[in-house]
This record gives sequence, structure tokens and C-alpha cells, in this order.
Amino acid sequence: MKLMLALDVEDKETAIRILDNVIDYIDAIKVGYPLVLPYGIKILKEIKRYNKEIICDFKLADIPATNEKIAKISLKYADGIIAHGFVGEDSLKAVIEIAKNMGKKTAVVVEMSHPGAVRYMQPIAEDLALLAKNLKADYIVAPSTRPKRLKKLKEISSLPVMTPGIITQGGKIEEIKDILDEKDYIIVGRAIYQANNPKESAKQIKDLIG
Ligand code: NUP
Repeated sequence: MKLMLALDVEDKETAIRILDNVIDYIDAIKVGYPLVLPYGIKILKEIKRYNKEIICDFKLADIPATNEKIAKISLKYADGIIAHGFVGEDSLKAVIEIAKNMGKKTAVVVEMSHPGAVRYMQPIAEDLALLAKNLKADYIVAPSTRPKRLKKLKEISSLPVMTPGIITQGGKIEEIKDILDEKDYIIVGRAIYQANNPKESAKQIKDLIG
């Protein structure tokens, strides 16, 4: 499996310093609102020079017309985008179509990793995994904090996964290792960028999954 860094830092200098340190051990970089809101989407131009896949984690959850606009702007600079599935087939389809037209990827959030997702998202997650499959999305996002759910959702969707929740949220690499393969990504943020030694932390994680 591959290692995706969740670069949820709020200033550019920190982002660059972390990337300079960990770049040899990561396969992809996930950026979200913490970094993009202060600087704008064009910050991705600076991250592009690291030559890693860049995924925008904007969790699109709007009507089709708005989802499409946000996806189009983001995918000018990124390789893939994360969209919510719960908003419905039409909203998700809008993102997947624009991504495919641009030669980019869509990852669909089906069940989130935090405790609050159990009540509202879990009951519809299997349905969303099937929707992602039927709409020919590229990935699902499913929780490493619940390995049994991760396994089930991966099976239902027949898609590769991007799975967050490792270490800081309680997910354990040894518990999900057998579920995942070389097409899947584990997403790790704080356990790397907040570590005393981000480089060493990224290396250790890479060794564990490698
Ligand atoms: O279900 C999800 N859980 C989750 O943590 C879907 C996500 N996209 N994320 C994101 O993954 C979250 O916003 C953060 O960017 C990353 C996990 O970070 P950390 O818990 O490893 O610091």
C-alpha cells in the first residue's frame, strides 16, 4: 500500500519544511482547507514541484452545478479530488464526470473515521460504496479506525481505498495491512507532521506498510 501525507498545516513555510523532510517516504500529498484557505488553490503550484500525486480533500457536498465548479478549479492543479457520497447520485456524478474529462481521479467518502460517523454515515455507507462502484469512481474513502467496516466497504465497492484514521485516531497498521494491497493508500497526517521527527516517523510508517 501507499502512503498519503495529510498536509493539514496552516502555513506555507511549515508545509514546505515538512515536505522537504518526508518527501522520500511518501507517495501522495493530500491538501485540504487548512492550507488552501489561507493561500488559495494556487499554493498547489508550489507543491507540484515535489512530483507526487496531489489530492484535494475538499469533501465536496453541494448541488451538482456547484460541485462541478469546485472540482474543475481544484483539478486544474491537483490529480484527484475527494467528494462526499451522501449528497446523492447527481452531485457525485457531476464530480466524477468532470474529473474523468480532465483525466483526473475522484475518491468518494462513504464512511468517515471519527466516532460521530457511526450514527449518521454508517447506516448508509454500504449503499454509498455501491453507488461509488456504479458511477465508476476511482476510490472510496473508508475508515481504518474500523477495520471490519473498511474490509466490507472495500469488498462492496470493488474499488481501491484511501483510508484515514491511522495512529492519531486509533487506527492500527497491523490491523488493516491484510485488507489492503498495492493500489490502496493509507492517509496519515498528525502522526507525521506533529512528530518530533517527521522524517523518522514517515520512514517508520513506510517501512511498516512496505
Ligand atoms: O473519514 C475521514 N477521516 C479523516 O480523518 C475522511 C478524511 N478525509 N479524513 C482526513 O484524513 C482528515 O481531514 C485529515 O486530513 C486526515 C487524517 O489526519 P490525521 O488524523 O492522520 O491527522
